[in-house]
Order: sequence, then structure tokens, then C-alpha cells
Amino acid sequence: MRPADKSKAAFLRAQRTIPGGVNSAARAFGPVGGNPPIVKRGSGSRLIDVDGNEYIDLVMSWGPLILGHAHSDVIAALVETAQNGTSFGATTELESTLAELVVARVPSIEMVRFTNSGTEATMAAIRVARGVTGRDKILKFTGCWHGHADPFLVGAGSSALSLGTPDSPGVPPQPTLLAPYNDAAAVAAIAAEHELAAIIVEPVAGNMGCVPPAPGFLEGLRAVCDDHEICLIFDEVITGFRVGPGGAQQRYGVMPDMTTLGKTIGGGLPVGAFAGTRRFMEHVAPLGMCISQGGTLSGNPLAMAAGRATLAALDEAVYDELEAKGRRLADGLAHDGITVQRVGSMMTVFFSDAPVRDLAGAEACDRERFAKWHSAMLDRGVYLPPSQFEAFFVSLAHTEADIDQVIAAHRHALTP
Ligand code: KE4
Repeated sequence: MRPADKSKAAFLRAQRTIPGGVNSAARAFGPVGGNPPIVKRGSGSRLIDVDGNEYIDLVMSWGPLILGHAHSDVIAALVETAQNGTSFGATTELESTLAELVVARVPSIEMVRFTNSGTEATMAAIRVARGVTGRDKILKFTGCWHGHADPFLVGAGSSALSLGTPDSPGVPPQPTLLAPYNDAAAVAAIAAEHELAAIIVEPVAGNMGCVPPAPGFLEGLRAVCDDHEICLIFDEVITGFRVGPGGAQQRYGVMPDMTTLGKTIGGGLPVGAFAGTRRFMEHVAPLGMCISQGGTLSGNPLAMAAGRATLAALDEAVYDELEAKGRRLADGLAHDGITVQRVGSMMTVFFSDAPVRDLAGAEACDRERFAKWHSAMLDRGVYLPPSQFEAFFVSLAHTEADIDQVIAAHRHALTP
């Protein structure tokens, strides 16, 4: 067993003043048991906890750290930028630089507004869709997570799902309709019956575990939105710049009306963005209909600098490397009784014999076996999300030796 006295003491300390000792419910170890390692620092593909234990990190801050922890380019950009001040509440050229990178690389995006989180981005995107269409109802998919704003805490995935409150207490009735992921026919039926402002979807689901879109699913959503003049929103907070240089919309060739981004575009700093065609974005305050959005630290220089440094390192060639590393890991994790589902460098080990194509499939997985596996992997120095309903990530910092070490730990963890 790895030493854990300092982590246990630090976790007890955190729980005295912070609910559950965590500042995000997704970090709670309830679904897997045991105490979470308390992190001291990260470097490359590694996390080191306060007891000095080292882990190969596959959470990577839940996706942002596609270059790895404390990448020299990101740190240098932060140090240089911070010396000029950390926030002004006024436009800087750093914002335009990152916005221009996003517009140049994500095919459907003509304009972008930065926020401080993915939650703020999806919240704002729905508001813009409602304002421009004049409709109230939205449709999301059971098991998808779009952050913790009220409209989305209905049939929600990620921490809401793993902690048993997919319909969170404290949320008044919402005009949010639900459909099973990968069921375009159900969406068409709902759209025929209800006047929808927007359909919001994770183009590759990550928050019920990694569930790729079935062939024709995204195309079906596009067709329904065209038929009924509904705003199609791709929530690419995870997939943006993760599953390809232009995100999932470029990988699958389906263009949304609006896109939300986060994680990778901030390189580990707090960030989000809602973006889309001018038809929608030219009504964001102070323009057009003046649909409200604000944020003290939105587009702040540090997040912009870290995001720019990250995207600057993501040329087309790195996606071949990420694909190869993702494939190597997924192939090595394959085993009887489990299903590994992957898109690029994001993936999930489902404790299920059958492929998972929606929430019902994810919920049918053996979560007790997942919990045992998670703990055994942690004991063997591999840090994974503490829930069956999450994706994990390979970064450019993960070496083939790291990947082979994870595979070896996995094989031992599965040995009865
Ligand atoms: P943030 O508010 O956490 O920056 O972004 C919310 C969000 C929006 N859309 C998608 C598709 C997301 O995956 C997320 C956040 N992802 C979770 C993990 N599944 C972040 C971890 C957490 O909540 O602590």
C-alpha cells in the first residue's frame, strides 16, 4: 500500500470548510470508495501527491492539459503575461489573438465570446438561441453534462449521474426536453411536437463515459434543426481541439449553428467560450437584440495566454500522435468483460460486455467492478476519474512507456 497519511490528514482538513472536501462534485471519491490523493504538483504525464506518491495521470484536469502538466510553453506564457498585470476588465490583444485562432480552426465559428467556464458558455449559448428564435424549450440528451446551470441539470451526466441526482434538487421545473443519445428518431418526434429553441449535444459524449455518435446521428440532428429552424449547439467543451484540429464538427463533417468550448482553449486556466455563426453571435450584448452576458474575468489575459500557447502547439501532426497513443492504450486495455470506447485521445473503460450507445447502456455497466478496478489502478500508480461515467485522456506528454505501464497495471488489476 502506498503511504497516505498526509493525504488523509489534508482531506480531513479540506472537509472541515469545503463541502465534501472538493470544489467540484466530480472529484468526490464516493462512487469508488477510499480517500482521494491530495495533489502537491503535476509534471508532464505525472501527478505527485502530498505523501510523495507518483501517478500516471489520465484525468489531466478533466481534459484541458492536452500538452501535459506544467508545459514549458504554457508556464513561460503565464509568467510573461502576469508581469504585465493579471486582469484589466478591458479588451486586450490577447483576446483577439485567441479568438482569431478559434475562428480559423473551428469550421462553423465566425465569432466567439470568452467566459470563465464551460458552464457559463453553455448557459449563454442557450440564452442566445432562445433570444434569436423567440422560443423557450430546449432538448438535451440523457447522460450528457453541459455544466451546472439549471437548464441542463435535467437527466444530467457526469457528477450528477455518478452521485445519483441526474435531476438535481434545487432546480425549478425547466423547459428542457430529453431524448436518448444516438436516437435521432426520438429527436425528430419531439421536434415535430414542440417548438424548440435549441438542441444541445456533446458530439462525442464524454459524461456518461465516452460514447461516440452512431453513424448518421449528428447528421440526423442537423436535418431536424434545418427542418424546424432549431439552433443546433455542439457542446465541444471536451471535444474542441481534443478529437481533431477543428473539433468533432470537423471530424464528423456536421456543422452546428453554435459551439461551446472550454478546457483545452485555456490550457489549464479558467476558461469557456460560446461561438457560432454571425446570425446568432451578432445578437450578443452589446450587439443586435443585446442578449445579456457578462463576466469580470471573461477573456482574462492569463487564460488567453495559456490558451494561445496550448493551441500554438497543436499543429495537425500532433493529432496523429494523439491518435496513435490513444489507440495503443485502448488496444492494451481490451479484455474480456469490458468494452473500451475511444475517440482519438479520449476514452472510457466500460465494465460491460456490450457496446455502450446511450445512458441505459452506461447504467447497465458493473459499477462495483469499476470501483474495484479504479482502486487497484490507483494502488498501482494510475490516476483515473472516480466514476464510470467519465472519459479519461492521453496527452502529448504521455510516453509509450507510460502507456505500457498503465496497461501492465490494468492487467494486474483485472487479475482476480
Ligand atoms: P466547466 O464549467 O466545468 O468548465 O464546463 C462544464 C462542461 C460543459 N460541457 C461539457 C461537455 C463538459 O464535459 C463540461 C465539464 N466536464 C466535467 C467532467 N465531465 C468537468 C469536471 C468537473 O465538473 O469538475
